[in-house]
Amino acid sequence: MFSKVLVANRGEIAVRVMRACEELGVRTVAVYSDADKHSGHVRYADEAYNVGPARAADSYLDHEAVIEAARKAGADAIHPGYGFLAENAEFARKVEETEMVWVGPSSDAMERLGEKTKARKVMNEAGVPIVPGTTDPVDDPAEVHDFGEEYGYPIAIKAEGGGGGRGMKIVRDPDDAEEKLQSAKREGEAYFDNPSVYLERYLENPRHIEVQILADHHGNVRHLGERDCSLQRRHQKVIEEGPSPALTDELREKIGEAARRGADAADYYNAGTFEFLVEEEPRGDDELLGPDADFYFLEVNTRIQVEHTVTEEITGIDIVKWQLRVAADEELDFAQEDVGIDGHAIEYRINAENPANDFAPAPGGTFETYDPPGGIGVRLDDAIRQGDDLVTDYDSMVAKLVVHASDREECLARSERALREYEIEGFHTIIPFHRLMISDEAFRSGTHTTKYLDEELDRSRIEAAVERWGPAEGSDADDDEEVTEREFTVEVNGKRFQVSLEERGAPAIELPAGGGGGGGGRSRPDVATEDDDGSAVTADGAQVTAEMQGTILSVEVDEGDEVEGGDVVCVLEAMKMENDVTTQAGGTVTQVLVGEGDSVDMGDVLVVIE
Ligand code: MV4
Repeated sequence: MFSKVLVANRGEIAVRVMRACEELGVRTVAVYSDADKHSGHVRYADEAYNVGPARAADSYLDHEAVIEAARKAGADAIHPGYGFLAENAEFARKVEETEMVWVGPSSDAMERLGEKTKARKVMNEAGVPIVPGTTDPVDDPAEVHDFGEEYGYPIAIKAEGGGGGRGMKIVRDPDDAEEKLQSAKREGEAYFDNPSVYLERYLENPRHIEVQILADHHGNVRHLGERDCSLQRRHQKVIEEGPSPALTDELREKIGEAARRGADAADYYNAGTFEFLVEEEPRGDDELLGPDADFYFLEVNTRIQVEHTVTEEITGIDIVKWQLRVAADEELDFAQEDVGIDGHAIEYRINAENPANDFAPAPGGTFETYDPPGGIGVRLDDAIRQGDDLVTDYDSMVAKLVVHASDREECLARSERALREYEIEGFHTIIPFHRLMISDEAFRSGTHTTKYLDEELDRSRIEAAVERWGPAEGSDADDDEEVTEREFTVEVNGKRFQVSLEERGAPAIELPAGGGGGGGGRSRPDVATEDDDGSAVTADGAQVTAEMQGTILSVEVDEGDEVEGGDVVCVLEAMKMENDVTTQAGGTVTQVLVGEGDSVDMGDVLVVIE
């Protein structure tokens, strides 16, 4: 095993990789940009090196700066995480040419699979079904027309260097072929430095299934089952789960074995993901896609993926640890038959975005409250703690909530509980959107496809979810009038009440020292008891208090009742005597804070009248 690994990444995935290192007894090295000086991955690492300014191109993507940091630290391997340099074959080759080890597939395999027509050829020859289309680049609109004649429309024109939905154009009509071809080539050139494009039959409403692969340097390839990533928004995954709610075991096995053959044929090692499209077919509510369903290879992601956690939860296999082990030439110590699927797992990406505003990323903010869920079946991958500033220079994902349970139904119930527990204050997150999905028919039944979010889900439902579960109104920074909202917890007769005070205009309430966010460590809500002078209960209005310690025998009023001075509001037993508790003046009962049988102390507020 290595003695020191540099993690060329940031945030939760950098911490995830370092955690695996810790468990293997490997020392950890972080790199960070100027924007990440105080970030969680830097705190976690044994040592850390600044690799440049906030702009990724000048820091996390700077090959020389990263390799230089690894040299300085004396690291013997570099783990790229996902994103940034993870799928950059040129960088992988540079690392291979040093004395250090690249924790990933060979740069040759990365290149082979990164170029889509090459990958399609390899898969086709290995008997892995590819989407009907070309395995050579296409340059002439006439070729698009010929393809349309043979296979029909629509046709997808895809960039050779593409992936993740960029550089894909759909031709629905022969007359559009020329224009779409040119625009796909332009996008390919702009995004991937490669204007080459190829053709595929376009599947209208597929499911997106991906198979996790682990392979070692000794020819062993295992698949770890599939994940269903059909819930996407503009090609961005938001919820991933495993196993897929739509497949029979036979189809699952067929796709898994296809991925194994493909990895073998591509001389692939380390972790990787084989993406497939599975053609949806009309089916009843509890009908699954069986072994006769058509599935097609799309592409290979030659890295650890964000959603690898789903597979870890249902297989019990630590994929990141195995990445490190196979990179150190160790052999996989389990057979394919040893890989079992235990229950169900769902991952929720916790993004700092406002779902009601077209998922616009939060412009900035502070984790004023950060209180993630826990308990049975709940895994939280993050790199933040309360008081941290939100770093907005990279992506908007701040954490991943991964919920595991014995089956999908229990997993959904547990998810609902965990998402309800999750408290983040300081900016919008997509937690309200997740809570909507948990209650959504299409998602619950597992019949949603890749089109669901972009084309089918009603936006007003998202807005309503944010209204209901999003940050409290009045705390919006864009509100002109200054609104100070203070939440108090008051304890009356041993029962806790949440009281919210809203003050408009200039803030007049002094914030107690140590309260609120911004100060680093965790803060508790300010607990005011009736002893604090009771002012936390209500701003104005008359309070009827207990004049002695005793037990409430009965309550004679309800909230909303009109009372006159001298009316009995409750009967208090004290020292074996029944005492009528009466009002001083009339008004409307706005709060009844006690019930029959409660014991009260002298001075406790019983009823509030305004
Ligand atoms: C397709 C397709 C339908 N037919 N290819 C988009 C991302 C990229 N990895 C491949 N993508 C697609 N390729 C053919 N021939 C539909 C998609 C697609 C999609 C795929 C996976 C997950 C979400 C998607 C959303 C829209 C389109």
